[in-house]
Amino acid sequence: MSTKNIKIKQHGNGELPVSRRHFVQASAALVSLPFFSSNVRADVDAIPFTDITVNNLETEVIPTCSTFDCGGKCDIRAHVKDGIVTRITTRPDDALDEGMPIMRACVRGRGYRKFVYNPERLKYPMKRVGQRGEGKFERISWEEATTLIAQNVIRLTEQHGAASRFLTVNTAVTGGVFSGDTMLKKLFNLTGGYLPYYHSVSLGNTAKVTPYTYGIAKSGSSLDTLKNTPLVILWGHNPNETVFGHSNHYFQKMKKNGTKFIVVDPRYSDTAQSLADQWIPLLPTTDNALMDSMMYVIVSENLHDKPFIDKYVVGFDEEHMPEGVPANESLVAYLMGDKDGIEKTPEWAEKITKVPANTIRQLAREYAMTKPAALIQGWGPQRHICGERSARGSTLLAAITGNVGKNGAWAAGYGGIGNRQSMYGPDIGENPIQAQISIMNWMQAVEDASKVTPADGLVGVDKLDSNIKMIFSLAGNYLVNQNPDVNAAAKLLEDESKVEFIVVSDLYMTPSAKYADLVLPETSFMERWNIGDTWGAGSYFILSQKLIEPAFERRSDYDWITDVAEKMGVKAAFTEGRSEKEWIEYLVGVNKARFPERPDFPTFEQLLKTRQYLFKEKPFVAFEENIRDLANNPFPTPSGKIEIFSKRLYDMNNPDIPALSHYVPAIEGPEDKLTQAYPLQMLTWKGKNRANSTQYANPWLQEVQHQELWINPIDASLRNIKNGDMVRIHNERGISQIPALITERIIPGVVGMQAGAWWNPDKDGVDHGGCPNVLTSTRMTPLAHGNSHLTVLVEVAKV
Ligand SMILES: Nc1nc2c(c(=O)[nH]1)N[C@H]1C(S)=C(S)[C@@H](COP(=O)(O)OP(=O)(O)OC[C@H]3O[C@@H](n4cnc5c(=O)[nH]c(N)nc54)[C@H](O)[C@@H]3O)O[C@H]1N2
Ligand SMILES: Nc1nc2c(c(=O)[nH]1)N[C@H]1C(S)=C(S)[C@@H](COP(=O)(O)OP(=O)(O)OC[C@H]3O[C@@H](n4cnc5c(=O)[nH]c(N)nc54)[C@H](O)[C@@H]3O)O[C@H]1N2
Ligand SMILES: [Mo]
Repeated sequence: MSTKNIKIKQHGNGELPVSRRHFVQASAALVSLPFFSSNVRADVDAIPFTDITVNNLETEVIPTCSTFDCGGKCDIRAHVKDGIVTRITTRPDDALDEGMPIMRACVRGRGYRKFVYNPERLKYPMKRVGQRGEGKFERISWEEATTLIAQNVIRLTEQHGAASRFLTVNTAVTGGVFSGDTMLKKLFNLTGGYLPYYHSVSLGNTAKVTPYTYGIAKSGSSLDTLKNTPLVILWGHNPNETVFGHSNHYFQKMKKNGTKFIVVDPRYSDTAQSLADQWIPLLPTTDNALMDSMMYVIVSENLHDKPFIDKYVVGFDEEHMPEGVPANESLVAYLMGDKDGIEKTPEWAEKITKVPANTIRQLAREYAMTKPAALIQGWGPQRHICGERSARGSTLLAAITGNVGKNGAWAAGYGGIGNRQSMYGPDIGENPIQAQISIMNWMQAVEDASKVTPADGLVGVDKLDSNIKMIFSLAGNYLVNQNPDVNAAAKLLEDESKVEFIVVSDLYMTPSAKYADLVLPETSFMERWNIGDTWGAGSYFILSQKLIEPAFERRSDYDWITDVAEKMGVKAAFTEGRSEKEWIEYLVGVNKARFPERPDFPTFEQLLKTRQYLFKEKPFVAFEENIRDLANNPFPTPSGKIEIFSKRLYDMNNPDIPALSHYVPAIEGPEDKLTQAYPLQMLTWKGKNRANSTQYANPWLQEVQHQELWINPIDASLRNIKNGDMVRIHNERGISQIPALITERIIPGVVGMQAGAWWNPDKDGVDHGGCPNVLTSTRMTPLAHGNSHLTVLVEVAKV
């Protein structure tokens, strides 16, 4: 696998930078400086400066950003006095918006001080003294810690080979161009390699399947192209909380301009609350039934875009099929029931989805008759066992209504935006190990790697030679807490004969850190240098500056990995002579060289003043070229067209990933027999007060939102549950106990809680933290071999 100069990041869609500035109290001179990008009004930006000069002449207000994986990339203002951050504010206004404004901090960003200054933070390196997972540690020196790491890495590599080394999911620094995780990969590449994993647990299912329709995954347009769109359907998309770059900025403006918003979500999400003209709740995993019946209405009422389909689409009816496929496999044949005898009417779908048939008719007509219209999916629907089908199903709707390649429309599917730039990280060299596992294989690769087969997702080799013997988790809580089966992971890791050496670096003693042999106290983003890259629709970068000195014995990952590299004899090749700050300086230069056509792209020295860099990109419509001139720009699919029927999928002959995405009842969905024992579907979602589990321990943010089980009054009364009652949520994998929140914001038959709360088991293994992942399953999606965290059946009872 080539890792040269490629930034390994979860969200694929990275961006470029921003610049920082010291608002030192220089007064009038400052106001005349060109603050930030030219689209920002100096008088607006001057507000905090005025504020500060009045109050305290020694305080600097420094624009910076975190490097978390939290959906946005905000300009936060750290007020620094005597080496201490005394206050956090944010960019004062979302500015004049010709172009894209740099984002302002939400409640998470405003709470950073309590993340960084928190008595619970780890202070010293520690070595496990009790049983694995027991949580007993003693303080050791960095010398001892780095020696233990070097010795164990060398010993286990000699015994089991380099493919026994594994780095697990760790998203908390993926919003920066430089991270300990990336540099540890560099150290491993220098010394034989490591076993890499593929699949983004965030978006991997939709990213894998979208190319079966369009040839590529990046099906998104820049959001400024939606300005005049009359109708937006947000399908399992909650940007009000998940942020997704600049979605809120554009959507709120569109709403003011009269765009109609419809939200399809089992929950009345914060986005439904703030944007929706209509909320359409449905049972999770039944999205394809709703889509199928919408297409039935569209086709039977002749509302589809015939000229568009004729020219660009494969698989619509029997006349538009690829060769070598028998009769009755087209979309129209499926909808009319030519093969299975079932017409996919709204009445058929109502029974499955719980959406009233007339609502389906109205939704279908409105989507097909409004031109253009944008059906935009979030990634919640694709983090299901049927997520590939529902992600691709949305592309069928877009294709038959001609909403592809057009200004104001949206091609659906993954939605990553094709023209966005991403900052390159360091060149970490080549990994000599050819094998790759899916992230969903890691537990099997610990247990018995010989059982990980290509059918399970093994790539590059036919079989693995060694079990995973050591795991590094740097800035992640996936080892245990965020992994889909917490109890299974914990049990596996408790056995010291399996994984022999586990290192966790974090700021807190997380549930995952408790399973480490060594726990290392990392610096926070305020205590080191980095560059923050934007997320989703954002398109800029921000200097994430070192603001304060690390206290106690906290060190950055790069720092201690350098010591390990020295002990392994490769320090010079590892550091290339650079300190952490020098790497950032160097990377600004590397990236500047990539953009010779952008003379305003800052040098590091300039970035120290400007702090931010906004890529002012032209509006971008996905697939515009293909639609304008198909002959010269065929879609990169086998047929050169949009494939709503995929011969490639047909040839796989797997009923779970049919050639034509359509409804198939999901395992642990509402039609599963398991509902007899566990009748409720359980959702998790990303909430406003943390990024996954990051900031879980922040007391301010805990006040923002409590961990509660959302349950509909109908389901609550059937179980005699009153609001606030302690309830027991259980299935065969685990038990969690938290208070119930009785609310009509969730559809009957479904319960849910926010993702990312810390696992807190009692001696009987009952979780009291509200960690949903004691209940979720490790079942893999059929095509991507991906995660299905959101597909779970449970029962709930009053404690
Ligand atoms: N505040 C905040 N923002 C975040 C994060 C965070 O932890 N906190 N995490 C970031 C990360 S790492 C990621 S990957 C993204 C994730 O972004 P998403 O995956 O889009 O976020 P989710 O909250 O998982 O899901 C979005 C919505 O889908 C709905 N949904 C769930 N199942 C179904 C279904 O079967 N059908 C339909 N129609 N809707 C369904 C949920 O109720 C939810 O409102 O968010 C990022 N942004
Ligand atoms: N039930 C359920 N589970 C899910 C999901 C879901 O939707 N539902 N979503 C999945 C998704 S999309 C994702 S991306 C994963 C996320 O899972 P992870 O990648 O594990 O992310 P976090 O839970 O935020 O854990 C990050 C850890 O890094 C620590 N940290 C923060 N900053 C630093 C730093 O500077 N240095 C170091 N060393 N540590 C730091 C934080 O304290 C935190 O403990 O969860 C997945 N799990
Ligand atoms: Mo994610």
